[in-house]
This record gives sequence, structure tokens and C-alpha cells, in this order.
Amino acid sequence: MAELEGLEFGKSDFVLLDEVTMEQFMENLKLRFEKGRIYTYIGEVVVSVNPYRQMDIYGKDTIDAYRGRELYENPPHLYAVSDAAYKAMKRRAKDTCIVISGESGAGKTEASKYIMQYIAAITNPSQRAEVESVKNVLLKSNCVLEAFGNAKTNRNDNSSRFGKYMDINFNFNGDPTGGHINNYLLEKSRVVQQQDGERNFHSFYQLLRGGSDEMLESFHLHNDPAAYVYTREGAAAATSNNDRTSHKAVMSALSVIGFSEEEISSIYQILASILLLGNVQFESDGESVQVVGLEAVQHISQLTSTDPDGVCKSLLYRTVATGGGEVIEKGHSEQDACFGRDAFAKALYERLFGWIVSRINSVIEVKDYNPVLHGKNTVIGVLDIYGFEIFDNNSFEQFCINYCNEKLQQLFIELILQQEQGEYQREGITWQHVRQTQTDASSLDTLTLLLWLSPTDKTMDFQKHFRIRHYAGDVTYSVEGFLDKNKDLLFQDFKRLMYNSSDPVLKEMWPDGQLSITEVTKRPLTAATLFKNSIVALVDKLACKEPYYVRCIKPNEMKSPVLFDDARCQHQVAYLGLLENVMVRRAGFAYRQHYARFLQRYKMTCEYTWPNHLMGSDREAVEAIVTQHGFQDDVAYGHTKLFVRTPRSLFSLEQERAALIPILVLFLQKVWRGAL
Ligand code: AD9
Ligand code: MG
Repeated sequence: MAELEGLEFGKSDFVLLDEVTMEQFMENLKLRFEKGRIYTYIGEVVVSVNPYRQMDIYGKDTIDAYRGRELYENPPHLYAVSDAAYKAMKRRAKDTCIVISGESGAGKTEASKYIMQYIAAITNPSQRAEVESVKNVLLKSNCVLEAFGNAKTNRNDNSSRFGKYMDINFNFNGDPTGGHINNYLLEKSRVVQQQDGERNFHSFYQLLRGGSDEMLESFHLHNDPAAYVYTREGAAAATSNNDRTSHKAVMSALSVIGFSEEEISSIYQILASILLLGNVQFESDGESVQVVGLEAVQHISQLTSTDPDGVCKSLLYRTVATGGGEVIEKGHSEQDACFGRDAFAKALYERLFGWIVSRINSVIEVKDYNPVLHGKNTVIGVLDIYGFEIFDNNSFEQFCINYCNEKLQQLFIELILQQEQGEYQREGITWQHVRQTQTDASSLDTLTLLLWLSPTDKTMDFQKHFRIRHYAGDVTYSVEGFLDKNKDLLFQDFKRLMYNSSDPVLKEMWPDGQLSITEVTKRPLTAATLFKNSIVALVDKLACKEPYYVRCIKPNEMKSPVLFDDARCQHQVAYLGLLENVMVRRAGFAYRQHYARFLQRYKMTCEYTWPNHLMGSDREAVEAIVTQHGFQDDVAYGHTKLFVRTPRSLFSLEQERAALIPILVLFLQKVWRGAL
């Protein structure tokens, strides 16, 4: 059972700081981190510092302590916001969302998993089989998506290389009936190349290190990642992941979710084909280009259920339509062939990932929901997206990731203010002063730049680097490969080859392969435009829900559980706008609470309310407490809540309460022992 914290752990809500200064904020954050208190509130926002160690605060006892309770009744925790989002959804039929943000390695994905575990644990008390199965799929999907979408980077051993927004649907009982996962821009360039010290996606190493001998043999694979060009660089990179055990867990998760044996084997055959494809080399005799070693090509054709000549041909030639409408085959240069091979490998992986997500969605989508019979179908969305990142070499992927973080930061600021104002309006309180904090105008610059990039744009060819001043820091992007990644060209010949595969899973992933070269759109949307559109749609989706926020902070760069790097942490606090968040929260009223809840907590501090009050309403009883403590000029009375302007008033009340508790406990012990 979680205990209420004493003052030696610092202030559990930053609005209770004596003064809102960076010094005080940091002092409190550091003290709490050092005391193992990784969560702190700013009102309803949870600030979380990655502990980099297993904490004993997620077990069943803790879940029970938070279930159905109000935020302030327990020490700050993810479970408390999860419960708040759940209660809003269940009691007020509100669609809610929990937005988790913070830079790479700050703990977003771990937080999203604890949130989902909490929701799973508190729902379906009657253990109905169909609800249990939905919960199971939702939980198991994490393991699969992490295997295929996460990788070791220099920032995080288990870095999400895709964005994930998961909606969980609930029926009128508040039990999960289904869900939907949206995935955002997988960093597919990682399939063919990784920076020093980084790895390819976990799935490849899991297959090579965890696959059975028979499986690997039938795929013509060795168990050594160093044998494959695409996994060679990352083979030596140490991680805390155990690829072998993860492989087993993923295989089992896939079948629990409902993937058939054939589907599972297609998935791994595609992975194997990608590894083999990476080892295909080309040579040129000056006139034409040939594949070196046709054996690999034969294995690829076998694994993809396609014709070996077709594989070879699509690696060496492309079909083009001439201006006169004639269709001809054009041989690749060696460079084009390498480009085509890598583009093919990336696309195979990206489509595999997209297919896995849509297959999971088909299992968990809400079927046969009748709102007349079942009441409103409500939703809790959980957003766990790749965090802001700066590497030595930043390219198109970092650009998109950082743009997305920029948009979410902007949304955070807008919604936090809206929420404050909405609350004052609902409660009939006059709201004094809106301090509009802003993200830097850079998000707009970024947006403009995205729009400005078109596939034919050569302006950037003259530059080597460009720099953007993001809200979280300046990032220098390298132009090399930028335009190609944005253009995202894949020769139609590969698409057609895959569409003609006799493996139904593979065929399903390539519907656009049925188009002939003359039907193919000449100017498809660029990757940046598609990404921007998907993020705009995401922001719209979030903006219409009641938001709850988890703001994650990475305490140091060493993954150390004991190091609190003051400068790094302060930088994050600054760019996340946490200090402004406290100020906005306190600009009007630092603290607000339902009358009944306030009374319950502080009634022991007032002779008129202890042990029970005899007044007409809870509000009057609260007025009695406030007046007795002399801060009647520091409060406003809303329709359902008390609003306290400065935290000092509340603080003295808290202190008095804390002083009274031991006396009360002694008293109760005596009563129990029959001494009184
Ligand atoms: V990225 O933007 O996907 O690169 P995240 O998702 O913010 O990043 P992640 O949740 O993956 O970071 O956390 C990084 C590592 O920190 C985890 O692998 C854990 O080893 C560690 N971590 C994070 N949160 C916790 C926690 N609550 N308890 C224990 C944690 N360890
Ligand atoms: Mg993550």
C-alpha cells in the first residue's frame, strides 16, 4: 500500500514551491529523484524522471492503492493519471488521451506500458472471456511492435523507431472492447544502414540468435549477425536485450494475438529475404551489370515465392515509359542497382511492419458495437512517439521526428491553457490573466521547409548542412541522402514482383504492384508531406480528447540510476516548458479541489469539522476550515470546487495535518488496544 509522502521527499506537486524559480524547481526535482521519488505533479501533469533501475512501485498492491482514488490521495504516480483518465472516460463519457513526451531515452515507452498494464488490471472485474482476450492482445502487441519497431541507438538501447498512438475502446461498463493502433513513420533507413554503435531493428538479431536451427537452415541463414551486411555493423553493439529470449516471447505473442502459422512463417521469411538481399552484390563489365553469386537470389525467390529470373531482373533493370508512351527496359548502373536493392529491402520491411500493425488492428477492432444497445463507445488514447533526438549525424528521420515533437509541444501549450480556462468557466470563477507561453516560431519554419521540399528540388544540392533552432535545441541536419529519402523512390518492378508472389501475405502487402508502369503516378506525395499530414491528423485526434500528460526527463546520458546531471535536466525542464506550466497553473489558482475531497483531507484541522461537520453543505464546512486558518482572502468558491490562489495557504494546512497524523495514529492505537 502506497503511503502518503512526508516533506523529506520534497514537494509532490511543483505548484507547492515557495517560489516558481528554476532553482527551486530543480532542487525539488533532484531531491525527489535522489529519494527514489521519480514522479512529481504539476497539477494533473506527471513529471517523471527515468530511474534507470527496477522500481518496486508497479505491483498489484500499488495498483490496488490507486484504483478509483483521486490524484492527491496517494503519492504522484502514472497510475493516478491513468485512473484520472479512466474515471473521466467512465463517469463523464469523455474521450481522453494520455500524451507521453520527452526526449529519446526519457522513459516514454516504459510509461506507456505501465499505463496499459494499469488499465488492464483495473478493468473487467467479472473476467469476461471476450474482454480478457482484447486486453491480452493489447498487451501482447507491445512485445511484437517493439521487436519490429525498436532498435538500439546511441541514445537508448530500446529506442522506438516509429510513433505509436493506441486507442483503447471501452463499453458503458468501462471494460475494453477493442482498440486501434496508428503507427507513424518507421525509420526504415535503419534496415540498410546504422550509425556507429547502433543496431538494426531488434527483429533481425532475434531471428538470427533465437531462431531454431531448422528454421535458420530452411531460410539459408547462419546464426551470426556479422555474416550479413545489414546486421554486420550492429552485431558487436552490446545491448541489455536478450535476443534469444525475446524471440521466443515474440513468437508466442504473435500466436496469442491470432497470427496463423503460415502468417508467422511469412513474416520470418520476409526478414530472412531482407538479410539475404543485403548480401547481394553487383559487378559491372563496363557495359552491363550482373549479380555476383546467384545463389542468394535463388534463396530470396524461394523465400518470397517468386520467380528467380524475376528477382534477378528487377534487381538489374527497370521498366520505363518513354515520352511517346512506349514501354522499355532500361539496365541499371551498378550504383542504381545498389540503390534499388536497398530501397527494396527498406520497403519490404516497412510494408511488413505496416501489415503487422493492420493485422493486429483487424483482431482488436470493435466489431458489432451497437451504441443504442451498448451505450456510448468511449476511448482512451495513449501516445508514445519517438522523442526529440540529436545525433552526430542528423538526417531526414531526425528532421521528421523533431518536427513531430515540435507539433506536440505546441499542442501541449495550447491545451494546458484551454483546460485551465475551461475549468474556471465551468466553476463560475473569474479568470484573471492568461500568460500565453509559446513554442518558438521554429515549428512554423520547419513546416514551411517541409512544404518547400519537393522531389525535384535541387536547391539543397548546393548546401551540405542546414540548421534548425528547435524548441529543444539547435539541430544541424546533413543534406546528404535527404532528398532521396524524401522522394522515397522504389522502382515499380519490385512492386510488381511482390504483387505476383504466390505467398498471399506478401501479395497482400503490395496492392500497388498491380499497376502497370504507365498507370503509376508520376509525382507521388513526398515522404515529408505524407508524414506531415499524418501528424496533423494525429494532432486533430488528440485535440478533441481530454488530455492527460506525462512529461519524461532523462536524468543523465550514462543510463545511470544514481546520476542527476543538473545541466541536462535543467535543459529539459526549460524546453518542456515545465516552469511555465507551473506558472500558468498558479497564475490564477495554484490548487483546486472538490469540496468533499478537501473536507475529507483537512477536516481534522478544524474543530467545527472534526470528526464530522454539522453544517448544511460540504462547501460551508470547507469555508469553516478556510476561515479558521485565516486564508479566506486567498480563495474562491466555485460551484463544486475550492480554488486556492497561493500554495502557502495550503502548505500550512498540509503541515498542520502532517503534525496531527502521528497524534491521531497514537490515539487510534490506544482505542484499538482498549486503553481508551
Ligand atoms: V525513445 O524516444 O523511444 O528512444 P523512450 O521511449 O522515452 O525513448 P524508454 O521508455 O525506452 O525511453 O526508456 C529507456 C530505458 O530506460 C528503458 O529501456 C529502461 O531501461 C529505462 N526505464 C525507463 N523508464 C523506466 C522505469 N519506469 N523503471 C525502470 C526505466 N526503468
Ligand atoms: Mg520509446
